[in-house]
Amino acid sequence: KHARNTYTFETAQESAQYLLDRVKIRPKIGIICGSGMGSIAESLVDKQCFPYEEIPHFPASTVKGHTGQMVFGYLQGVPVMCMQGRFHYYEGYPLWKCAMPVRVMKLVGVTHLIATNAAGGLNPTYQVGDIMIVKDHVNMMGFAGNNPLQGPNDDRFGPRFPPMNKAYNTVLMEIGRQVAQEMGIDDIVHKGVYTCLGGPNFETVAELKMLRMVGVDAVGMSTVHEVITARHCDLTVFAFSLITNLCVTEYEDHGEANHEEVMDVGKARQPLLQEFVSRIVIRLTDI
Ligand code: 6GU
Repeated sequence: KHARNTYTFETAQESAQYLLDRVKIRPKIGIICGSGMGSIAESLVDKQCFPYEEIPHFPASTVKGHTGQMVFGYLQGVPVMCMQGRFHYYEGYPLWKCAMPVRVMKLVGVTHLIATNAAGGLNPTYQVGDIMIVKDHVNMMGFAGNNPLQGPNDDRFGPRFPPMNKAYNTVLMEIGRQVAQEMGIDDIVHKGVYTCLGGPNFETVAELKMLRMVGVDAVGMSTVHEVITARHCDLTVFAFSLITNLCVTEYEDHGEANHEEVMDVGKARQPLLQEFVSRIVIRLTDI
């Protein structure tokens, strides 16, 4: 009588099985490539690509010409699976649909998730092109009563009331910090608090002032619901934001956030981000 507001365990299993039947590798690391960061997926060796529309039960894409595919392959010799393109709330999907590929990754055998995104920098010490390792998030959409875990809980994924105080793994954050040091980019790598708003519009000045007051360092339109879903099914999470623009928090400031800038900064930072992710992935093979 009621439309289901979540996928069943079995549908997620069917999606996972479709992939398992077609790939030989068994990645333990899943990577979600944020806006302008698809080249991480493109750089994989011995790639196998599965457009989302071909995978059973995946949400139907709303954006034409927008690559959306699951890519399997080796990153510096390490087997990984990447989401090249993700589902955003502003496209019209409910949060549980946006986050469902994370459960599919889990059922494929992934234990560690690396989630990346493009975000606006709200911390005044951040600059365009900086990297922010996410140490915590504020689930603004959750405050408004929207959460990817709403609806019947299937204990095979995880508990009804999952804790969220250790969402971002301390060991992985330390690895991120060490990798930044090794690469000599310590000065542009921060640790901060991320929040996700529904979008698609960028924020007003008053909204950004409010977010800054509650301790948010970077603002975006993704990741939080994926991380909640990942933690629910006990994936170990590392997330970082590429700061693609600085949030305008003064009425006198006439700059405006725009999508082109977000994509351009993403593109310009590709080599650096690829190296950052590769080095982290290599380090993950020994833990
Ligand atoms: Cl300023 N806001 C949001 N919500 N998402 C962004 C952004 C800003 N810049 C890049 N992505």
